Amino acid sequence: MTTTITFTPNALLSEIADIGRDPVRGGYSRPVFSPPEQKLNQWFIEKAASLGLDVEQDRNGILWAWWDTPSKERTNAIGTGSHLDSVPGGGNFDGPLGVASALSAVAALKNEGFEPSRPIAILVFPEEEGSRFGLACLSSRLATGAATPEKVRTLTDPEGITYAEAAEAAGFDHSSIGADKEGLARLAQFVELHIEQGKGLIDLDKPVAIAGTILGHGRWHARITGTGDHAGTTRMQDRHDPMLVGAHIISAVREEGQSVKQARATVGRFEVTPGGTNVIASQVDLWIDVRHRDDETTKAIVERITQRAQQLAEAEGCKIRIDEESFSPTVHFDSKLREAMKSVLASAPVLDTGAGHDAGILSTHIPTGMLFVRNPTGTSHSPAEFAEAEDVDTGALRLADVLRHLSL
Ligand code: HGY
Ligand code: MN
Ligand code: MN
Repeated sequence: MTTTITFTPNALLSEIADIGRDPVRGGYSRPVFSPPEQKLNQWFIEKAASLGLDVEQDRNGILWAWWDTPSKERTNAIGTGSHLDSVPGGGNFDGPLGVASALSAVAALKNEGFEPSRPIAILVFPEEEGSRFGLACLSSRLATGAATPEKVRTLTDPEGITYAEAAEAAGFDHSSIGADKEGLARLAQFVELHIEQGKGLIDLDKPVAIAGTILGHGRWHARITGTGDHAGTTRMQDRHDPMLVGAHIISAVREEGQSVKQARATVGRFEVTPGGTNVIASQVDLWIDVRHRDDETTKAIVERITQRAQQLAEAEGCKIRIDEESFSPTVHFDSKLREAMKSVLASAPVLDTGAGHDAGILSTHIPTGMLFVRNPTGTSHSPAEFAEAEDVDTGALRLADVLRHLSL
């Protein structure tokens, strides 16, 4: 079935290409509740409204743009969409590609005069990256009950601002955040389109893939405390330097990650207090991201890292505590939905991913699936992230085919 798109995804992406550019890091920094993210939400609301969709924001800040059936019944719906927030210095595709493609797909279906037998809703999930408050897929975790309102309200950003304070400053009423079973129950299935964050499609020379699994993954926060002191007057043998412990932990994380086939282990964030050139640090905070498709293996890797970190801290006369910040078990996407998608996207391969997504969190409550669009660089969470305009168009058209098939 060929469909002409009046609302091309490339045109939509170029409309937001200047929102949230990061002049220091390059790429985009669009944290939740920030002016850029709020501007993107407003852009989405206006675009959806111009398509005749009815937009609401739910108790967790998730935007729902509804293509209602004549009955206006909002049950048994097909959901699609993604997120608009980014990592610091991220690309313009991770998240927005799924939102722009969803708008394009709905526009294409409307353009061809298609009338869905079930409602279609485009969802935009705030704080998918967890870049501001440290909890990835924060809003979908709230909605599914995987994160409690109490915990979320007290999460703080790197400046020490709590989620509650940031929400109030952005004018978002957080008084009823929390599990939203009835809201989610309106969805029968959810399909998220996302740029591929790897080179699978390049190697297979295909524009679009269907998701198989998401690697289980977790985040751990290590706080190392030592003795802050003068860099010039403190003899080497008298030091208790948390920076040294942190440096050794980074290499221990790499070694443990390399020692297990198909594991991923990363320290991507490292904060020093007070951070003076002529000052021996008093405290170091670092975050560890570990992933593997077998959850027990992930936990065993973290256990080994923890033991080594404790020995390193002791040897340097420092203290250390390591807290788990989040853990998402490996996601196996719904096989029935995947078969339905395969029946529409005949030649699309099935690929696993190491990246977490709201579709993964929602999979505990409803059948979910994902579509990946080819990324020639294979790079993501970086300004280098890229998708060819032709593949972007193909992705939106294939998403339209899937939505049409599911809502016939
Ligand atoms: O970290 C992740 O895997 C996702 O991009 N939030
Ligand atoms: Mn994403
Ligand atoms: Mn991401």
